[in-house]
Amino acid sequence: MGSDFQAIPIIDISAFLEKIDDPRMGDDKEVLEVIRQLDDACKEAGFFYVKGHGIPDSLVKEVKDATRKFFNLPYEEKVKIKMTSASGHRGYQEVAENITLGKPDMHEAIDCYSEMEPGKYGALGQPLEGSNLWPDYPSNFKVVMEEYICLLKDLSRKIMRGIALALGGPPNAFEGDRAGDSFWVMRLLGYPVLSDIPEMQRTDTGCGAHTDYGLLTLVNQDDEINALQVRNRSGEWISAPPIPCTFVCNIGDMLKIWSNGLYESTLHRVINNSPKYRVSVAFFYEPNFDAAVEPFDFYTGVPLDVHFDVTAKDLHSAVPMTRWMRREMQESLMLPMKLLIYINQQNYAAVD
Ligand SMILES: O=C(O)CCC(=O)C(=O)O
Repeated sequence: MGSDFQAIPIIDISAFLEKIDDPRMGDDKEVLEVIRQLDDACKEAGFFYVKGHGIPDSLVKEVKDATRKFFNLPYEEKVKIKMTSASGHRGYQEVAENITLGKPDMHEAIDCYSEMEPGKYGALGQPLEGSNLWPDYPSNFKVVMEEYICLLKDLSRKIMRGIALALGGPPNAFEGDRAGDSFWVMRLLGYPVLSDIPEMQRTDTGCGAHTDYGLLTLVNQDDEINALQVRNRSGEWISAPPIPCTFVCNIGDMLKIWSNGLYESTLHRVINNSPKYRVSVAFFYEPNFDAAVEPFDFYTGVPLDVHFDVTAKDLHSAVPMTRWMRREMQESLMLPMKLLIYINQQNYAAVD
């Protein structure tokens, strides 16, 4: 749907989390109010902040501190965990290696994925099989990140329960075959000060305009640096500044499809004009690797005009999995990926 929102709503989910395991949660007044706010936000902006989320602030900060320390290391240290096909495309990516809309992005990153055992998803999964690459320094890096991933997965599952209720489904609609074994992704991102990047390499964009391909993204932004922007229906870029003790969340393309077009996966971008190096940690809660790409049968209100006559050749994406799929698989894209690409194409067509 989408709207001309001028600000991103803030939703306090604490009352909802308190009742998360109560089978009668759907009758509770406070829970219903949180669900109403989630429903409005997913329809209108496709973005919202969550507060009262229960993740300790000390851990949220530790994750950003460890990320900053890693990106501060000399180049030779960082490339020790370089992203390669041997690690299933996990690991360190240099500034300008990530391409969005044909333009290099001014960020460096470590990409982590849910670890995949050999053979789990046959030939389709094979290129993403592997384990995450963790640096030796800072020495607590792996422990901190693994604890964070575990808590963010759980928080995402809980928020998806609220979204399931908002769509009129059972609270566990996004569990089991849909996202009970989420193929999650985490990107640890560092945006250098633009003047520190050689002029030859420099563009004006930290991360080009894109939508996310999955269900729900939770971003842990650096304090005080205003760089994330979200595009409303009229094409205005609305700021999503960091707000202490919150995550900024957004809906991905798969949720748009599963909600039959009711919920919006909204274009966003990062422009770091600050004189400070910016760190952010984006956690992407995704469907199961082999989930069906079809709307829920309990929500069929708004028909989504989808057709499948697209090819992979001339498409762009900022997200690692779709980027990789497009590069490596070309014509052998399976139907679900074609659907996601179609949605992305529609979104990119709208970018100025
Ligand atoms: O750095 C951010 O604030 C957002 C990053 C983002 O949009 C992405 O990685 O998809």
